[in-house]
Amino acid sequence: MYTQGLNAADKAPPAIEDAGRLGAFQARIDAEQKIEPNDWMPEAYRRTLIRQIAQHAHSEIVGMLPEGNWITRAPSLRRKAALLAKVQDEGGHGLYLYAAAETLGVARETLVEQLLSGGAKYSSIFNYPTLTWADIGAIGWLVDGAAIMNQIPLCRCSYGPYARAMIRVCKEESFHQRQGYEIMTVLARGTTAQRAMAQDALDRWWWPCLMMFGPPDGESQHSDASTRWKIKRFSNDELRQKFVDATVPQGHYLGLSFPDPALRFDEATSHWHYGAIDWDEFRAVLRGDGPCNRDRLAARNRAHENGAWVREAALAFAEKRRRKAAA
Ligand code: FAQ
Repeated sequence: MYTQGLNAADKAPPAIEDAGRLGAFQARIDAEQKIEPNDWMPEAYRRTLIRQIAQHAHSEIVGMLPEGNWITRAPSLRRKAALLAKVQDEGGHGLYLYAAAETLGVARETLVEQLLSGGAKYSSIFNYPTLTWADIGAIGWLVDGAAIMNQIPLCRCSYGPYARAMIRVCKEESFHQRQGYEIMTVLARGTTAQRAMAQDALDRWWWPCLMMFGPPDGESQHSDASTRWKIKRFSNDELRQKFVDATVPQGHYLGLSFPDPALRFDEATSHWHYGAIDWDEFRAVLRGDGPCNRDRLAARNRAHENGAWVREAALAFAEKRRRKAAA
């Protein structure tokens, strides 16, 4: 069995750093200045960013798999074209994010190797299966919806390359969210069977989507430092609540119900109150014991092996071009 996480070297304590430099660095962050790749930064800041950006990149890449599974089974040519473009966008997001991580001094090959060996984390949500076409609607509406809620504040992250990558990613995610909601709208207004499919997808994806925002604030190990460094602008629970508040009315508009008997609008706080999240399930998925962890990793490894000839051909071509230029 594998567990998701960083390797031991990445978890080693940072070297002692000069207090003056640390103070000047924090002052820049507090003044909302962007930190750029060649600027001095504390080792712990660098490691936190590599950890988060790499996990984010891996999520985009593994996130292609549940939807990729439906490209050949999309119900029409129009749906197929849109889904194909969406999955390609996700591959692109993964590439920008690996490039952003590389500016922090880590090799892309190292990150890819950590993913393929099962040593890296990626979002828990992608370890759930896509059983019907309605799941493609639910992923766009809910998973992309949750991703946007989390990523809009990352456009203001203190690290320049990550913040800039997020601006484009968010524009594309927002289109994905709309196309997912449109799929749900068509199903919700369709036949009894289509409506049941939409409801079943919401029932299965709702709770895992709430887990995407990470552990509750009291158990979030990285939040304090990431907030101080303005990598995180909102806590896990704050973003989760924003997502619930935005999404529940959208579901009700479709005539769907949420699989949470405790869900109710609280007039006093103007928020939707939701029931207890099953954190044991979240921890199991992070340990590698979710419904699809092994399948996802096996599929990603197969895809990497099948792509070996493309990487070799690209390297051979680059070498040929280099020789030509030298001659
Ligand atoms: N799944 O101390 P915290 C997408 C880990 S992109 C797995 O609170 P932090 C696009 C966390 O890493 C979705 N692991 O951590 C798309 C840490 O473990 P570590 C991905 C999780 O970093 C849509 C430990 O638990 N988005 O969906 C999860 O301050 C449709 C303790 O947690 C991003 O990555 C989880 N859900 O806050 C693609 C956004 N939650 O490293 C295809 C950027 C927590 O100590 C189709 N990331 N963990 O071993 C973030 O904003 C943050 O990293 C959080 C976690 C909020 C995810």
